[in-house]
Amino acid sequence: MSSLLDRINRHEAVVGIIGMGYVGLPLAHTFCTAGFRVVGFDIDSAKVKALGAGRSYIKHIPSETIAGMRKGDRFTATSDFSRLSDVDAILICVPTPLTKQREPDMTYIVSTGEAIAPHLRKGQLVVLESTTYPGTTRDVLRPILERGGLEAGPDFHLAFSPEREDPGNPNFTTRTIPKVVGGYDSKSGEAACALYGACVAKVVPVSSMEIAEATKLTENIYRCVNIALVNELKMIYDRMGIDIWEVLEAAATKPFGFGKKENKTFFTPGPGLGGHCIPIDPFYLTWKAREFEIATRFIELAGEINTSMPEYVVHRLMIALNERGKALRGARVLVLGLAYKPDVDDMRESPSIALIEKLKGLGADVSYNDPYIPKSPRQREHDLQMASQDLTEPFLKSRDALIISTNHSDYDYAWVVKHSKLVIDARGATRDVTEGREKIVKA
Ligand code: SAJ
Repeated sequence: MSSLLDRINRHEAVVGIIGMGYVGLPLAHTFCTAGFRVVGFDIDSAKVKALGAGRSYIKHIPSETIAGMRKGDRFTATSDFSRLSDVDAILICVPTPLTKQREPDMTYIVSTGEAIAPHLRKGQLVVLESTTYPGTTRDVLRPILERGGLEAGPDFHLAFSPEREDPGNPNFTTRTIPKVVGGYDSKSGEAACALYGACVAKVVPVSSMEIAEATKLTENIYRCVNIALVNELKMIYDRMGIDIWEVLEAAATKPFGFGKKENKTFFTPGPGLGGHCIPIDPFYLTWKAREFEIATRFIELAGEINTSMPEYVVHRLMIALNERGKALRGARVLVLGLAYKPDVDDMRESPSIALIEKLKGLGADVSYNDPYIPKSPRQREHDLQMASQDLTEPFLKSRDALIISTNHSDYDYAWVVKHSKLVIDARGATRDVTEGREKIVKA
């Protein structure tokens, strides 16, 4: 143990990170910047090749950053998992998606544990960072690691430390976001806290791996239920002819006890819930809670509300077209924004996908525009096979309706409204538009 702590304290420990994605790569950069040598492991040889050549494949991480990490071979990438025995610490940053039945998909954690086990050696530290249900590290990962003959605690250290990456957040980086750490035992916790403490500004030790696992889920479930709340309020106030956006802005003037934009706790209604975390994480807890015969009614209701939002937006469009003597079938509809949230190029679980698939199912002639997504990439469960339509005046004028689904900052909403016949605004993006208000329907 002392040798590992010594090596960490001298920044001589070699850090192995499995999963060179939007979590693992910034983490590798953070350790490199703190002077550690880092070996990045990934099963995707294309990623390994790009990293070896100092090239980035993640939008908010420039290639110069990777090239800088590659200097003096401080950072190397490999698909050869046998090299895991060369590192002092192994940090696991692999996806934890949902299965088609919306249950935790532990495929990546299990396969990664199986890849580590044969190369695990005495004195190493293994940390799981992937968001998962409480008990995963102890009951799923640990037994797999111990198949190699070593025992967690006496032979190797084990901990959980949730990733809190917020891609592109201008105010916080991997180094400045506090890191919660829960150890399998005190020595594991001590080693993990020392390692992260050597490269992040603040470490938050907690008393167990389960506390750390539950912390991350709690953070994201908090977002999910608050988003569902404002989505439900939107539907209520719409029926009353009350502008939810004005209500929320006014509520936010309360200097205490209500969310604030500056720390992302000011929640706003939308066309649904996208991304790789918020729509998924609540189901990890719901699934685990069943084992304890506890119903998670509130969390599941929030999920139902958020999931129903694309339907609500389509309904509002149908009403608006109907008022103009137009059916949805055959209507030319442009969906503005395919990404799951503004100013990102990621469309995983994007509500725009659900919107487009529903509109197509109802016979509309659907197109989309998204400056960040020129072509819709094939996904596990969706393949829109569409390309972003140029946003020109003639094209806008040729559409029967336009839905603002993702409010990228790039759009000039006054110009969009000016040249559109009907604008279904699902994001409150046209609140400052004065001309053409009669064409705008809030949805
Ligand atoms: N959304 C709303 N209304 C809101 C906020 C979000 O409809 O008020 C929608 C977004 O459009 C998006 C989805 O919800 O479709 C999720 O948005 P998000 O702002 O929560 O962003 P994510 O999915 O990137 O969440 C990540 C999370 N980070 C990690 O899990 C490490 C989350 O914990 C962060 O709080 C969040 O980023 C963030 O703050 O940006």
